[in-house]
Amino acid sequence: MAEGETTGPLLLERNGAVLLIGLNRVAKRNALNDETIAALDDCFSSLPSDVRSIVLHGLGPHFSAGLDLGDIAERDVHEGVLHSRSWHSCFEKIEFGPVPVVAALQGAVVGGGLELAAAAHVRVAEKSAFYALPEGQRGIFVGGGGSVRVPRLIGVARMADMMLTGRTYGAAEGVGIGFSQYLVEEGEGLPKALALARTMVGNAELTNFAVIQALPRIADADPRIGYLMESLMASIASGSTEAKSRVRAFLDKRAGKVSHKD
Ligand code: 1HE
Repeated sequence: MAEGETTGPLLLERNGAVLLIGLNRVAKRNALNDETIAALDDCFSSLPSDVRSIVLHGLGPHFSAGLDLGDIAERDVHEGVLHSRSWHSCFEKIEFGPVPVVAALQGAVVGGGLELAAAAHVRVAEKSAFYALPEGQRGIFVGGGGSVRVPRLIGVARMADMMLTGRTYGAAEGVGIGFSQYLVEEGEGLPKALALARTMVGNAELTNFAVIQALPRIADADPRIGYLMESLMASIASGSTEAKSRVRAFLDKRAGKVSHKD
């Protein structure tokens, strides 16, 4: 995968162990057509083994205008189900892939674009970012896993309000209610997302794995199962050579302390 390689609707770039995946249909506001979903699926299905984290972003002024509405017109009910399932399969690879994914958001993060962003693990929003679920206006429904993932971020009531009334949220409100974890100035979304992704590269791989694979499943599980899963994951992680050497480094005063600055 060469630096700056464009694979159909995606722009793929490398920054060390970070893979940057850019939605690259600027003229269509990065609307997600079948080709884009297939390219994302392909990309997340065949990640090079030296990729340790991913930044997902959209070129141009908008992250994504959601489903390419040009694609929907000719689809019958059965084809519609299969189409939705193809998004599920693709976004599942993003959420439950081998490495953490940071999404950098600006402008429209709407419909299927919001569903895609919700499959990432961390979201960084520039001040221009806004969130909408215009499916109600279009006479359709979310089909890219939004009814599962979006309520986890903002709750069922807020999602229902957005879909029933067309309510939108801006970036500042969005960080308050859980759409993004970070809010940055215009133009700073991609650099911030890259900086976060590089920090993740510095984590133990097994800890990143546990956060991606175990944490959301534990959070969804019956607490009795969840506590057991947590104990198992914790003992697997802390028993690793990597954990032992990191803890030893701290005890020997060779590792950084935890600090906080506002
Ligand atoms: C599109 C799409 C699209 C733009 N499908 N072509 N999503 C929506 O309902 C959002 C629809 N889009 C918009 O509201 C606006 O385009 C934006 C707010 C995102 C951007 O506005 P703007 O003024 O920057 O761009 P534009 O002039 O509206 O769009 C530029 C071109 O992109 C134009 O095409 P052109 O041939 O006239 O140049 C638009 O038609 C085209 N375009 N958005 C197709 N979405 C798995 S289910 C998920 C369900 C959903 O995602 S529903 C939400 C769909």
